[in-house]
Amino acid sequence: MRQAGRYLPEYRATRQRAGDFMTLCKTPELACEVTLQPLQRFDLDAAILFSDILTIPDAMGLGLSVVENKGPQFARPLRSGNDIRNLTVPDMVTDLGYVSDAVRLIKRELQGKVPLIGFAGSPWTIATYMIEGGSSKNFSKAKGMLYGQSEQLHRLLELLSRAITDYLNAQIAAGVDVVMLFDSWGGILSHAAYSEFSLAYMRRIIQGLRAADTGRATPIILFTKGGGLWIEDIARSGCDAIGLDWSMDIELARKSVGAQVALQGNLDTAVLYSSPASIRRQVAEVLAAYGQGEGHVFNLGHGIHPDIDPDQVAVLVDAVHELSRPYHAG
Ligand code: 1CP
Repeated sequence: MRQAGRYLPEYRATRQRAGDFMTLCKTPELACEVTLQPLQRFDLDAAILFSDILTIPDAMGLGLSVVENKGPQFARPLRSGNDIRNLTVPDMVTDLGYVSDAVRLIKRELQGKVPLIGFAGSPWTIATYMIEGGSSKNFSKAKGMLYGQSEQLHRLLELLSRAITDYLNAQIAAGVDVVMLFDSWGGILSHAAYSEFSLAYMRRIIQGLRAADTGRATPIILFTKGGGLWIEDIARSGCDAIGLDWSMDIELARKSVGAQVALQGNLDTAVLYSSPASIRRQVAEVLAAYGQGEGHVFNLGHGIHPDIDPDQVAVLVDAVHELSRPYHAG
């Protein structure tokens, strides 16, 4: 999860060369370069496309910039029902073709050595940024709309679901081997609202991917940050794997849904602030909690922070490889 990024000096150098974050995303050669950087440094088992979940609203005309130390910001956030009615699904070639171009380039460079993970944000998570205009603490505008103008929100989520389905299908057509849906803000919702405003739309996307992707059956991973309470519902969404944040007991998760779906996760990223011995101990605990056999994709429970020492990530990757071997014996 977020393998590339500001914790790597080589990423910061390429970002500086690009000038700004969106140019980095929109220049396939540079996106390819930063996708491959973590693989050159660490013995990773997969690559994740370098892009962002907010490319879709940018292509819808909201004008995205990623401001140093402030995060993503939209020049034209959604402010009225009219703004929502005027939105259309972007064209995957003319508006977002740079993402497919990057995928094709990365696939060529990877030469089949490791699989490439494509991704998109969930409709709800993308919608929060479009409504708030950027990151948020309380999600007051997005939640205000959820309770006060729910038809407007449903209209937006429906449109985003179609755009995300096309977007992931375009990534699959360009060659990604797995797709992941990031529902980073699903966990801020009530039980009922999660089901109605987040999971229902992710289910639609999964159906849309299955319908288009009959031959290859590209696996779909669904990650809801803070979604541990709802994993049984998530497992019934049609996804192949559930991404777990660090708050969930992966042993319990396996007991309840392990027969239906694979599990990805879920080391607390903050473990990377501790010593190599502690990192190894915590890796061993996650592996033991999942236990023997297939169906576990080791991952961090969330993205790597900019102030994490890359050498600590190397300790983590090597520990996973070494300590997971006994779990796959025979
Ligand atoms: O791992 C990789 O190399 C893949 C690249 C990647 C991915 C998978 C980036 C690059 N962003 C994402 C997904 C993403 N983007 C998510 C879902 C995962 C998660 O929960 O973290 C979200 C919520 C975003 C939105 C976003 N874009 C944020 C988070 C803001 C917030 O509200 O907390 C940020 C900081 C960005 C910009 C961004 N995207 C990616 C990077 C490396 C950065 C930082 C860029 C920089 O300053 O150079």
